[in-house]
Formats: sequence, C-alpha cells, structure tokens
Amino acid sequence: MSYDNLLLKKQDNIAILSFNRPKVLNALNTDVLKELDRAIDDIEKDEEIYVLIITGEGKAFIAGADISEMRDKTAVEGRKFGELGSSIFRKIELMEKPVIAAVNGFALGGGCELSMSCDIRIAGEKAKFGQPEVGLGITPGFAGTQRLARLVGTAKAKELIFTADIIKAQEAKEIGLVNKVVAQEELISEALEMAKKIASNGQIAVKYSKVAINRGINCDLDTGNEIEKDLFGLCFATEDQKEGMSAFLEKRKAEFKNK
Ligand code: CO8
Repeated sequence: MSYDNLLLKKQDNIAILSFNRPKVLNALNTDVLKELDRAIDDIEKDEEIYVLIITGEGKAFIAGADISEMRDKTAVEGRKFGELGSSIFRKIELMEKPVIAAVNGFALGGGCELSMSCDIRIAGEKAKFGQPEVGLGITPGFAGTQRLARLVGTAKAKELIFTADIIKAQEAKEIGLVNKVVAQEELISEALEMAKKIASNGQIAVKYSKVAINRGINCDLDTGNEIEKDLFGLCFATEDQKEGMSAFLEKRKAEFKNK
C-alpha cells in the first residue's frame, strides 16, 4: 500500500488517509483520483481496518478538482473526468466501513463533494466549505448538486451553488452540512475518538446499519422498513448478537469477533 499523493496510517483498527499535495491545496487531478480509487479498494479489503478517517495535509482538506488540468478539456473529456470522480465518491459512500471526513481547511468544489460522500463530517474551526464552480463557468461535477441538496435541502443548496459563497465551519454545522465543529488542534484526536467508539461496537451491525440508512433514504418508508427488518433479522445469525446480548446480561464488556 504505497501512494505518491496520499498518506495512509493505521492505528488500532482505524485508518487515516491524508491527501498529500499541500502545495496545490490537495487539488484533485486524474492521478490523485486514480490513486484514491486504489487506496479505497485496499482499505475496504483490509479486515483489520474497521473505520476510515479522511483528511488533508496542510491548510486545505481539498480545494477542489485541479483547475489547471480541467481548463483545456473537451466536453467528452470533461464528462469522463466527472464520471471518474463521481464513481470513486460513490464507492466511498458505499464502503462497508464507516468513513469520517476530518475537514481541516478548505473543502471546496470536489473537496466539499468528497466530504459529502463520507458518512460523517467533523470540521476543524478553520474549515471552510463551498461549491464555487459556477464562478469557473461549470456546474459541480462530482455529485455536489445531488448530495448537497439531500444534506441541507434544495433551497440552501441552490443558494450556496448559485452564489458560489464559501461558508465557515460553524455555518456549515448550522445548516446540517457537518456533524460537529472542534478546535483545530483537536481535529484528528476528536475524529479518532469517534472512530474508536464506532470500532468498539459490533462491526456487522454497524455495516448493516449503514446499508439500511443508505438504501432506505432512497426509498419510500415501507420499503426502507422492509430493508431494515431483513438486516435486523440477519443480525440474529451472527455470533456478535449472541455475544452482545450475553455481555449485557452478564454485566461485562462485549468482545465482538465480527462474525
Ligand atoms: N486547482 C488547482 N490548483 C489550485 C486549486 C485548484 N482547485 N486550488 C488552489 N490551487 C493552487 C493555487 O493555484 C496555488 O498555486 P501556486 O502557488 O502555484 O500559485 C496554490 O494552490 C495555493 O493557492 P492560493 O495561493 O490560491 O491560496 P490562498 O490561500 O490564497 O487561496 C483558495 C485559497 C481560496 C482555496 C484558492 O486557492 C481558491 O480559490 N482555489 C480554487 C477553489 C475552487 O474554485 N475550487 C473548485 C474547483 S472546481 C471543482 O472542484 C469541480 C469538481 C467537479 C469537476 C467535474 C469536472 C467535469
């Protein structure tokens, strides 16, 4: 697992993946996106990793797709680039493992879009969010129109996208774009604390809960309830369910084996 533009650290059952092109504020070009795709596959396959944290080196999380690469693209190339980013971000959203974005600085354009494909966003107090694409003469292209509208509602998404406004972490929290805002120097420790809490639970149950939410949110309530009931029932086929409930009744800490 070695990468040119990414750093991957593992501790306990948690992986921290950092974008590492600080000179260009971690802008996403084709090479970085392809490497990200490979890293996500590597992390998903690694059974020792339960939770993934994504962050950026330097003052930015990601300041967007790489404008110097995009400027001269044709329509066909532009669409292909959009497809590449969108498919990788969808892969992140559908990972079996929970993903936390630890947003350390600028999360603009493709950076905001990447953060929205993660399950949870924790922002440092200096983080800034926005979809400034219309100022460059393009629409958001890595599913920003879709995920922002689903997260904050169509009216706020339209305001942010049409004005290209960049908002501070606290406002991002107020509109429901981020889960919490923490002191800048405590960002990674706060993300790790949440990741450890998630990692201490039954991982099959965490995975099924993620599937139920992701699938159910795109269905009517009755279909969503059916999905939940099936996954709830399946939990009773796991050793973790017996262990979790026995531990409660025996007043001890559960030792999950993720089986
Ligand atoms: N692409 C390429 N280079 C970038 C980018 C970027 N997105 N952002 C910053 N950089 C580079 C700068 O050019 C600069 O390079 P150099 O030192 O060689 O001049 C370096 O990073 C440092 O940046 P600044 O000097 O500008 O740093 P500041 O602190 O003054 O400003 C900002 C920080 C406000 C973040 C500023 O850099 C900025 O506005 N960046 C661009 C933000 C932006 O518009 N992002 C959206 C890009 S479009 C996009 O993401 C669309 C995604 C979907 C595409 C689908 C296509 C089909």
